[in-house]
Amino acid sequence: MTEKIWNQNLYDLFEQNFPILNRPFIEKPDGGILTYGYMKKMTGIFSNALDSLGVTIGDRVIVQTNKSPEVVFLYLACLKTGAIFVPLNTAYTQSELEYFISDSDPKVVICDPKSPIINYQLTEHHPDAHLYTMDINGNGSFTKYAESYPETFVTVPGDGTDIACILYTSGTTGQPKGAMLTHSNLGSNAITLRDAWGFTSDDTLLHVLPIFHAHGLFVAINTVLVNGTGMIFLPKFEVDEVCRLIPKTSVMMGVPTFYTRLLANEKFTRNLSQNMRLFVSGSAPLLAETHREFSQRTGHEILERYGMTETAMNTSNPLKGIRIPGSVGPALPGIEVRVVNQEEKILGVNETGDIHVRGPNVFNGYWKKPDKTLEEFCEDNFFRTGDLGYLDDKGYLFIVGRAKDLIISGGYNVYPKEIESCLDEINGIQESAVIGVPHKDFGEAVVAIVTYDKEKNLITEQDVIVLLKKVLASYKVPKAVFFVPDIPRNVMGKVEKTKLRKTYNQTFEE
Ligand code: MLC
Ligand code: AMP
Repeated sequence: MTEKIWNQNLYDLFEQNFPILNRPFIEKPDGGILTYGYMKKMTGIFSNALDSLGVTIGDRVIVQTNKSPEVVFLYLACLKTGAIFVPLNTAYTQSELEYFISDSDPKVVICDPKSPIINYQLTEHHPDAHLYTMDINGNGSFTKYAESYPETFVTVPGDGTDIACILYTSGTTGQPKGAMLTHSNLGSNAITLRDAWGFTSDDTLLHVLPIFHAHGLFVAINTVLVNGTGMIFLPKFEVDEVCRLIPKTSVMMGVPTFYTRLLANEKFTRNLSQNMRLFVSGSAPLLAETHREFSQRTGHEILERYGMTETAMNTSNPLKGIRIPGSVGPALPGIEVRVVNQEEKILGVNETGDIHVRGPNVFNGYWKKPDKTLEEFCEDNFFRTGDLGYLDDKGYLFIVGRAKDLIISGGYNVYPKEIESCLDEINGIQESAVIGVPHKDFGEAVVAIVTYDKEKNLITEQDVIVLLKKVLASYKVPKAVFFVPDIPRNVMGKVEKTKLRKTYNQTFEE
């Protein structure tokens, strides 16, 4: 593909690939069909509504809603108007949300009627901002407001360098950072994936991922849109629903938990997936064992790929050719991957080091954090991923660990530092260390080890969990809390997490 194709407003790129407008874009779980024509109409209406609120190029639109087709139309309307789409996980608590609002300084916030944002005095802090609602059915004050606006809206022109989305990712230190992705970052990656994964006009995607993160939004929806085909759109992953609908689809994308949950259910048979062309896994390591078990059960080899919020997708096992269990495959076309040592010298075949990536997919930097951006990029523009791995003699990448202190639970990232800071605020807790341990369902589960002052306060595991749930999204809250007299530290005073992982490794083993 030539660069020209994606150096434009992403909506224009999608529109060039629209099929005839009566073709299905979204099929709802009840069988209701929303065509490309309907999507185009609703996107135009939402674009005019945003425009009437004064939204212009570069303004942030925060969306914290449950998954519905209308959220997709809202995303497309942001692209069309040049606004920056800022999706937020529905699990975030009020304090987490206040940070995102304050950092991104939005022009419009659209949230679920049950979101804690409703209680936030938005205009007190952001006098020009507007707050609207949208519920799981796509109804709410925004949809109502938009109703009377016309269907046509001229997409703002662009050369692809404008920011299309800001997605927040946490960090090993400090607060979450907004990764700024341009229209061409996303356009180039969508085209690359469509071609690498052999999408054709016969494909239908089974969409079961949340759409506030890179996987469900960029990998799944953008790829479908540049392919001009449709998807069955489920509000969330649920095994029975997936089994019911899988025979009507040809491609599914998921985190490893989806595949282990399917395997754990005997309804999920070879017969059921015989129309499927491709199962894709990513966001967390897929165990080689799961890959093999899946292939025995269904005859399909899951295709594992590797990406990040900051880069969208970097590598992928091939569609045709050998898919190696435990590897995330070679670099995708147009993307470079290298492995370096601590002095940033390029390492040879099978040597483990830091993974760097460079390509048109790599983001533009962190929102309002130029220093952080500089830190993460090498002089020659390679991005330091924070992942550790090696390349084999065929160029296949194997991820063996992370230089960053990060836990990935069911595909969601949890940064121990953030949980430790919240634990340290709890009256009576003196010290804390948070680690990830193996978990059958989530891959890794969050576990906290704490010391506390018995004189001061008598607290239980349950107390800690209840207190943390007030301030942290519940997927970040430890699944177990251990009270210990001391937390092991090395001579430099650093917590010995490797030792802790060894001690607590078996916590969830049956
Ligand atoms: C839910 N819970 C989790 C959890 N998901 N706990 C730990 N880890 C998780 N991932 C907790 C809830 O907080 C709740 O706790 C309880 O489990 C039930 O919640 P639920 O909503 O009913 O859970 P469920 O529907 O079973 O969700 C599990 C899941 C979901 C695996 C389907 O987490 C999911 O869809 N994950 C996908 C994440 C994803 O899209 N990642 C992509 C990031 S992008 P309690 O205590 O309140 O009962 C990226 C880049 C790339 O990484 O490469 O793709
Ligand atoms: P996020 O910040 O949510 O985008 O998460 C990105 C991180 O997920 C990467 O830096 C990796 O650590 C991890 N990741 C994504 N895909 C894979 C994969 N296939 N195997 C192992 N880790 C992965």
